[in-house]
Amino acid sequence: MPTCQTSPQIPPQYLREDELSEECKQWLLTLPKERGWLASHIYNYQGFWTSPRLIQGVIACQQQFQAQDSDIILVTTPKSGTTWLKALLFALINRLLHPIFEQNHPLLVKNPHDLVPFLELKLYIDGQVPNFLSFNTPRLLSTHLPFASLPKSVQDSRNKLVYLCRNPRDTFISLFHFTNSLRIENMGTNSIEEMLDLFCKGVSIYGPFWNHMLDYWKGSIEKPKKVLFLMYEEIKEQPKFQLKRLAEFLECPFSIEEENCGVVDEILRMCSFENLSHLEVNINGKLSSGEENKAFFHKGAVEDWKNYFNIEMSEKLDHIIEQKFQGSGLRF
Ligand code: PAP
Repeated sequence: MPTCQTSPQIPPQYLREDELSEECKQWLLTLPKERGWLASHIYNYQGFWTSPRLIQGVIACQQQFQAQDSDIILVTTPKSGTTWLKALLFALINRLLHPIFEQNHPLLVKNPHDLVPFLELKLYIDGQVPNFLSFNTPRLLSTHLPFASLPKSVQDSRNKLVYLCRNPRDTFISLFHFTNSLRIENMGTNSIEEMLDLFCKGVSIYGPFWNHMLDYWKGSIEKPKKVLFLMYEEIKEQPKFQLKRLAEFLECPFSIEEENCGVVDEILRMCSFENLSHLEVNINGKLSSGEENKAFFHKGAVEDWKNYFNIEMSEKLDHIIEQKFQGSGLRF
């Protein structure tokens, strides 16, 4: 399993727990904890699992973020294709400002996570008030927060939420690889069996995964103009149809001229795994939090889980999926 090149003496920022605020340290003392996938422990805050470093960003974002009606917020379960949808959203929303055929398009030189920042994971992570003055309108933001834990202003305003999830089997495999790749040398690697045990108990970052998906699924049914529910596999299967659906939901549909000029196809090509994963910035670049950009591009395949699960593992997760999603209308 590949490991990060950073020296074990100086952990990368995403592993640091020594710079937490007093408020955050006090919170941690009171919260249930379990073995972590990356940090030593994860904590249950407001019914979902999160790492010590993230709690600080979550609390600050919940207390301070003021949503605007025009905001577009991408919400995802971790490892469901966030990077991909950030790229698609950025290209779609900014296609007048940055025509997709432009030679120096921002997606060619920046990682999608730098173009569409996470609220709790980036903008509020250090407990500081972010400067939104440099943002274009509509503001394009993202979060992994569960529906019930969104900042109140997001719940109350008329902004749009684009939700993305993925088959839990592939989400699990992707998370398993991602967290192992970010563990530094002296931490060793997690075994797939141990991690599947935790995943099935709901103990994964922002999990339980079923609560995350079901709450947004319900939200999309109750408020179809506010929440669009997308699935990774559906975008893979019908990319053009789903991109046009997204554009219509965001009230910026493609014109016939744009379609005829190949704008839809070019956005899909620009944001494809093949294209993004081969760009210099995504091969050698890093996020400000220390993760290597290449960690966000693994295989980008559907049903990769079949290469890892034995029958017992498969049955174990099948059972949870059946039990938790029964009667919801969601099938995986
Ligand atoms: P995050 O939640 O930490 O931001 P996220 O982008 O959701 O991560 O997940 C990464 C997954 O999306 C990886 O899947 P894999 O581990 O099964 O390979 C990654 O390969 C995949 N991915 C990244 N970019 C694209 C893309 N352009 N098209 C399709 N899949 C992609």
